[in-house]
Amino acid sequence: MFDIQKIREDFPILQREVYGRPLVYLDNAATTQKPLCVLDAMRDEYLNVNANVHRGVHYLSQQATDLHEAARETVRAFINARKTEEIVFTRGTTEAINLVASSFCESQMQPGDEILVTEMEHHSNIVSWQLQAMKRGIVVKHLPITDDGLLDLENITNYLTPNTKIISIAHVSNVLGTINPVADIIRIAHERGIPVLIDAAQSAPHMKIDVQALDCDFLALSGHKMYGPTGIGVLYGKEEWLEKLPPYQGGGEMIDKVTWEKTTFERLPFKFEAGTPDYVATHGLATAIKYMEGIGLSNIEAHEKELTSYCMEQLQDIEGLTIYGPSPNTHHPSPIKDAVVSFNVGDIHHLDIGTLLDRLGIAVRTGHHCAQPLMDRLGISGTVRASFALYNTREEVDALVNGLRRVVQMF
Ligand code: 7TS
Repeated sequence: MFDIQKIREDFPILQREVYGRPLVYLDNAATTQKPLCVLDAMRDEYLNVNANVHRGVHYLSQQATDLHEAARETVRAFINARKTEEIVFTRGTTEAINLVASSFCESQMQPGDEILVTEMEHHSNIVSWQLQAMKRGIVVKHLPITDDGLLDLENITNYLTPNTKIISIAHVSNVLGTINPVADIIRIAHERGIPVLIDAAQSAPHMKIDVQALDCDFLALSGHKMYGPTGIGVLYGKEEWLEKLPPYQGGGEMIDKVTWEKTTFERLPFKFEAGTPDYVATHGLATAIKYMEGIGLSNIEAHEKELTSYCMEQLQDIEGLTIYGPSPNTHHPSPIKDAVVSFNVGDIHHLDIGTLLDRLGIAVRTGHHCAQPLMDRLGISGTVRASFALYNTREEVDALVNGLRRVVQMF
């Protein structure tokens, strides 16, 4: 049962006030709040179990290792990967994309080869590839979006050439909320033998992901955007790809044998996990995943979809308002809009709107949202962005819309 009041009790921070007003937290695409069970699990581990993993013969080290490896299994099941060997812990989506960009470009690409991303990417899925492009003489191309904020799939084959070696795309845009047709893109790419990386930072918190059904080659996500702690994320990679790629960083944990002459590397996934992992955060992430699963991914999705539609409907009354990206009600064979609403009002600066909403206790994000090429495409410097999580309510949407009405009247 989806009992919103009971859910909100799991997140004590939602009860706090800012500027003497109840907090309305609508910046979930940046990071979500953490339920008590996640905080308790991590506190309990530091209090009772703490020891470095994979190293000690002693009791605590084994117990910490068991928790850490159980977390890997929880993540595996969450995204339905075939094996835990395919689950690499990283610091987040950014590090996961950088890992693939570095190891893939180094081992699989020649000068003149191409990477295809899209016009709606977060900087982490642009700059990671650009850094490689600068070093190796490879080219980053981007698939444009339509005026509705969708990818133009008819067009994709025009952007694929014999030199395209990898496609890297956001599952869901952090600005537009567009849900991209990643399964179709993967199919088109695989017909040409091109692997695909899915940036699931904004989809994993909101919908069931099945990497085998998608058949993606790599997938990246961040724990802190899905009720887990900061500093932990996941790279999923198909075993055959992870076997082919060289290590990303060197250090402890990732080696098999080190001599001055030659070093050999650990088996998967440890080859990609140099140094002491954040084993407390992995336990926290697993606890967050179980929390989401306890509520039910389909319940979360339905609730957030309802809030997004309601928010967009209510905002229509505000004069001069422009919403960017697709509408959840657009007739389309599959859902195309996730829990993000980005907008501007007339020529009022987004930062002014955000600052005044903040004074009313309403937390939204303003600016370019780490998607400057998308801002250029839209011809704007930024937006106001409200983004929803499983604990948000219709009353909070009302508070946003009423707050916005007050703010707009001041101009
Ligand atoms: N990809 C997408 C689509 C994102 O939205 C973000 C973070 C990242 C990658 C990077 O994730 P990280 O956890 O490694 O930082 N997006 C946002 C945002 O929209 N507002 O703050 C962070």
